[in-house]
Amino acid sequence: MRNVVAVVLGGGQGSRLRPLTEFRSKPAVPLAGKYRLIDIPLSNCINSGLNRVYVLTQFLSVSLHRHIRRTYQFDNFSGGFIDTLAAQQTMTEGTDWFQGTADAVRKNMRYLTQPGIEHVLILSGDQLYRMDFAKMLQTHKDSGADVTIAAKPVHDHEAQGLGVMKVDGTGQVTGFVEKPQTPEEIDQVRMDSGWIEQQGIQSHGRDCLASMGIYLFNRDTLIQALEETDHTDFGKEVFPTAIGKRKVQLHPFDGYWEDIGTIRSFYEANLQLCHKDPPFDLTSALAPIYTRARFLPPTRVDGASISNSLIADGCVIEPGAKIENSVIGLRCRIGRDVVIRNSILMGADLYETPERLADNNANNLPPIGIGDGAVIDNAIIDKNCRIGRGAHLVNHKNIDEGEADKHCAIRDGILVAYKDASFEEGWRA
Ligand code: ADQ
Ligand code: ADP
Repeated sequence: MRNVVAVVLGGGQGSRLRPLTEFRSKPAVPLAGKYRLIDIPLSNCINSGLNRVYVLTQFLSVSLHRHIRRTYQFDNFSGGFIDTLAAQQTMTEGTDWFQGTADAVRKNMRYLTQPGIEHVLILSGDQLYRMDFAKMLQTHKDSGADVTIAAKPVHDHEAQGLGVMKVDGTGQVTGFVEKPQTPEEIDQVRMDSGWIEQQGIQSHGRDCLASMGIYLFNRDTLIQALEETDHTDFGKEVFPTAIGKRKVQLHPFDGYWEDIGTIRSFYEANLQLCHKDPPFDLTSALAPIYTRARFLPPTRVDGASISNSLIADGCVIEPGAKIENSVIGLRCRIGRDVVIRNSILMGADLYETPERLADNNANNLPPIGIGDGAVIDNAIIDKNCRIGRGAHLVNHKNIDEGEADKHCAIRDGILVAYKDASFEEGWRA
């Protein structure tokens, strides 16, 4: 892996994850109570022996920068680095802000033309999966490909939001349709599930090979593809053009893989981690997920009832609290008789000092945390929220989309409380 550089596409417009991306870039969005989205591709890189990584984002948030700088440090002799490159730093005035994926890589090409780089691995920043990229490099080398794409077998009804490929008997890609919408488009790339079985994967009736948005390029092929054209997007333009002109190989993968780029998928992927046998295992001995080491005390729980939940470090959970099927993030202070169900609490960046608590009191502001008797159901509570006693953060009116209040919104039927928001005693949606 010494000659491979990874580029993580850390976020386009990020609109599908708003309001979580209102004040931070997408890679900095907290995940599973103590991680951030960016920790997933970076951990996969490190566990695969790949330690030279650029993270491309549309804008650089303070929290992303601090997180990467404090977490990912390599010793002097390894030559490893993880650098963040923000579009705002490289774009000239007047350029369209919301550039596509290929355009984002093109604008940072000078980092890829450095000596000692033979391959460039392009990754998405909003996916939850565990993958050994060394195996993908092996497929790439064994087949003598110019480009290799990782692919997961899916049923045709799951294929609409994904790029779908057709391959020949050797796994060389012969057809590609980005996000097929009609049965005719799907039929153009539908595979014989026998081929999938031959790869040692049980097809279970799946006959579409979906691109996971993970591409391994020979460096010179990538440079040519981006210099010879003005293509702005990998899935829509760079790939369809490469097929037939260059050798594009498929790397089959059938582990857990979820795109978590929308509020609904982000919510469901987090809650799935709370299951007894989670499809994505945070306790894996062989491929851990890394994040910033923090000096937080253990969580203290007193007479609460907790089931199917993840509780991060530094929390205090008071008597009578009932927590079911939820993710409780760092430094959460949960009052007496609070009920939390099917929710994600991102936690807090700080513990309030006695002086601040006195100030809060004087200003009628609830302290950071969840006040006694509050109810939180089917919600995402961003960091540093102040939830007053007896408040109900519940989508009572079953709204699908909308602004419930200046402090929260409803997205895909899920109530999302904004970062630093404050909900007075007895608040209702
Ligand atoms: P999409 O996920 O729809 O499909 P896209 O919107 O291009 O593709 O995003 C890919 C990744 O790049 C995402 O993580 C996104 O946040 C990020 N991104 C987008 N624009 C960016 C920019 N300007 N700078 C930095 N990052 C940016 C793609 C493929 C499909 C494939 C799916 C798998 O096109 O073929 O099936 O991924 O999820
Ligand atoms: P995380 O703990 O999730 O990695 P960040 O990197 O965003 O969070 O920042 C957390 C650190 O920033 C905390 O250690 C805290 O000291 C500090 N911090 C962030 N916001 C505040 C604030 N409003 N007041 C005081 N300290 C803060």
